Amino acid sequence: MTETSSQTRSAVVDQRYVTQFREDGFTHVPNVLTPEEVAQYRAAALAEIERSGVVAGMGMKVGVTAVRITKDAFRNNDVLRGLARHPRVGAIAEQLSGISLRVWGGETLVKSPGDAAPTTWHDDLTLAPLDGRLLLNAWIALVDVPVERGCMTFIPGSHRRPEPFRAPLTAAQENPESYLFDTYPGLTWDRRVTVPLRAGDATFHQWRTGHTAGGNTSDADRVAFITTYTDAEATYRPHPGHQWADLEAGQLPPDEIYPRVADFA
Ligand SMILES: O=C(O)CCC(=O)C(=O)O
Repeated sequence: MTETSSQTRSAVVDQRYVTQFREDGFTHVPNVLTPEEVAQYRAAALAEIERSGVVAGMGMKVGVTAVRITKDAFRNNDVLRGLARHPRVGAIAEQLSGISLRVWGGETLVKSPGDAAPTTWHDDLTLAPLDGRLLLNAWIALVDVPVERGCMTFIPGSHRRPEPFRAPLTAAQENPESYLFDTYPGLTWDRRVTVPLRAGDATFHQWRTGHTAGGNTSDADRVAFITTYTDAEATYRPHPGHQWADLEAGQLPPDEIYPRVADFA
């Protein structure tokens, strides 16, 4: 990875998280938020879900789960904009990735009791309309998320799988349930790691890392906030028929909408 703003900052988390993130493609960092922050962000997240949440599959129709998701909360909701621009979370993301990042999205996801369908196995690169060195998600638990409430499961090392670098988009659109294993059959036999989180913990995973999340068979909502960071120098790479704001292919996203982590207070 090349030189970054994070290399001029002091380390936020222990080196073992950085090593795991790079070797396994994900890591679990406890206590990224304080209990007071969790309470504040959870209240805002649930209110925003009531106001504007829609039922959605992951990304472009990849998934069958009945998860409810906000739309552009990282821009439109004052409190959640603060979470998407949280300096400590951003600093952890830059330390893990070793490159300068910007925020590309930040949404609340709620899986309610009875939403028992798991989130489909997928990676995030296949659907990402960006060319860059890396994209990563911080999946921040705003309630305790034990296994039965639908925590994440990862395939360690799957970000280092062989070519193709990107799975074909059409494969993901036509066979969302199986495209990852159809394209990379070797992953079928790889070890999987399930990561229960306490409220305020986060997992960080890379865009090529295969992952899923369980259904919610518990008696309480699973409330999470997902901030998506990209390489600050990543450029727009439209999918066929796709237009993102006013961006042209090859352009950098505007800093006013997709802020650089280096600019967080
Ligand atoms: O929360 C979920 O159900 C899935 C989240 C996910 O796939 C992601 O953060 O990339």
